[in-house]
Amino acid sequence: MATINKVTIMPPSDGSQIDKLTTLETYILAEEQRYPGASGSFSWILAAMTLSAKIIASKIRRARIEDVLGAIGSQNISGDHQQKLDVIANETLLRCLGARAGVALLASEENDEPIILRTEEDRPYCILFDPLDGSSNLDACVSVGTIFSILRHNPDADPIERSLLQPGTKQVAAGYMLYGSSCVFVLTTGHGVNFFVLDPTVGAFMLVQQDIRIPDAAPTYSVNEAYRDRFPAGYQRYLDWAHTNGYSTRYIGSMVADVHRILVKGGVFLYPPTADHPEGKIRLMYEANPLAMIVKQAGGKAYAGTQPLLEIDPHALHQRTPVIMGSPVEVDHVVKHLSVE
Ligand code: FBP
Repeated sequence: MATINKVTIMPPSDGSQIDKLTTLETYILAEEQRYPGASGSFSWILAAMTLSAKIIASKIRRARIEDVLGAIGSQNISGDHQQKLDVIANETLLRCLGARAGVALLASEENDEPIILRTEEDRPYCILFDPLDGSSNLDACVSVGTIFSILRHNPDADPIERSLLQPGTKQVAAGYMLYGSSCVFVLTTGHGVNFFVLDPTVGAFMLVQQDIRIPDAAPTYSVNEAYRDRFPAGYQRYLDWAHTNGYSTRYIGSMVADVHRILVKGGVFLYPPTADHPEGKIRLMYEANPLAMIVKQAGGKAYAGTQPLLEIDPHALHQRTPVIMGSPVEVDHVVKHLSVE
């Protein structure tokens, strides 16, 4: 007989531990019971994220029918060519999250500046997100995803935008929605990682796996090896070592999809600094930090070079960072090769 926060659930007839009757909404409400006196605004925010995911998933499924594929001709602050669906996904999240009273500030990969919604004291949260990670792969029907990070708002921050610039260790929740063969919602609120799948027949995200544990080791690395000669020597040493130790490689080119595979099957994802991106390509605040929180909550590790990634003290909203994350044993192998003089 399973219980989720004192909510007793009848065991499913097929003997599996997960009752397949718990939706993301019921899970969020059960979680809220952990916090007597909770205002409920956190649950409202996650409900807005769920709604956004369903809208974006349906747009992506119909993208070629509705002719919303391709670039719109402008670039975001990071120099990425904005896809039509980047803009659609961004507007969907801004509208759904913007309507939630508990949100003080929003920040998106697609907006140069943060959006200051409410400055009153009792607006507890800031949310940062990448509306559609890997969007340059959309035309090829490759999995893409939305990544989000939730922080407590610091009303004393001056200027108020500085409330967003908190290290990854300060995240109260993080998650991603993967739009692939199925639409997946992966969430941590700091108590392990849970896995929900959208059941299109009922239009709800169903809990399919609780407290996911990343495999400790798996001989698979994920990196754009075409840039190998532009990587610092330590990364090249690691790749030489991996080649002579029977490693395989998998690289989708959508970080959220690569990290999801690693969460399920193990391995290590790397985006090292390169000659043209000496600080790395991946954005710290709304790509690396939320995925690193999820990986760590699942028993993995995350580094920026030899520094624990979540401890980076951010200085800019769209700053980039080198990334090494995944199975603890595999991350240790990479960091060891970086530390060799
Ligand atoms: P955006 O698509 O959000 O700009 O993210 C960057 C990204 O697409 C990652 O998802 C992916 O891991 C990386 O860039 C791929 O970069 P590259 O083409 O240089 O290998």
